[in-house]
Amino acid sequence: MRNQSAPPVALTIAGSDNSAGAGLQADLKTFGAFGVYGLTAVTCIVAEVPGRVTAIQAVDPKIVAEQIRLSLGAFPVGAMKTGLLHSRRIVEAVCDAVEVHFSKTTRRLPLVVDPVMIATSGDPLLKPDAIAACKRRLFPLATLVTPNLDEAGALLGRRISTLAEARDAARGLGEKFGTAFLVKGGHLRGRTATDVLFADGKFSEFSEPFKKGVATHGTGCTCSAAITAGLAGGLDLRSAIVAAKRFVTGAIGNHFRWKMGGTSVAALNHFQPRRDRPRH
Ligand code: PXL
Repeated sequence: MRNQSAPPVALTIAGSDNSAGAGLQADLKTFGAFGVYGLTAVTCIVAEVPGRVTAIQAVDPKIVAEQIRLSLGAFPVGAMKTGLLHSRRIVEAVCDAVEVHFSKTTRRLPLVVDPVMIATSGDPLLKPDAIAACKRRLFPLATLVTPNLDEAGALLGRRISTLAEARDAARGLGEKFGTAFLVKGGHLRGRTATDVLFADGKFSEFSEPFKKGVATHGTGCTCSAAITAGLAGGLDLRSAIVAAKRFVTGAIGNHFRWKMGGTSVAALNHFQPRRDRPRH
């Protein structure tokens, strides 16, 4: 057993979601569920509830970079992830800070990039010139990039709606950016949600039963945070993805719902224990 007083550490570089189903709040809850101590570098503040984003305030890119620099300097970070980066200047500040850290270390810290572009509600979260900056500078630094079908389609400029297209997309993106890509098939039609990994020239597929019509706000953040937690704890990439996918399926399947008068609101259940742990 790992020493409980010195758990693995992971850093999330992400936006704040006040409704706490997505963003750095989802990341921290996920890290906690995996027994990983989470650090945060806040990139922007999103005012939203599931289904509706009303405002986004960017954090000064210098402050974003400083949060990363301090976190990586003071803690034994085992893996990190990026979530919503919002603007080109924030993407560049993050890349600058990460590159400085990489230049000082011999072992490259695993970096999971969740290319968050659009909220589940359909609201745009990432500015178009930020996408170009991600392609040019951020993806080449990543260990793994985790687009969903819409994001993979936006990156390639074509619609991706079948498993065969998801495989093509994972290979095309992986070869183009020289890193591993996990194209998440949560929106593929069918009874299983299949994610396609293209890494080191090889395909792997990961399937879990598809859960219909339930809370999905924050599943992308939760998935990439769970993979990051696994990597921080020393799992290899494929094992981290398997554990993450199980966790996300549990968080959806056991989602919370609160009723208030005529309306209701739902959220992912990040308290869901991992299947390899006793339930409580
Ligand atoms: O799920 C995408 C996402 C990521 N990060 C933040 C968000 C959202 C979605 O709404 O608010 C901060």
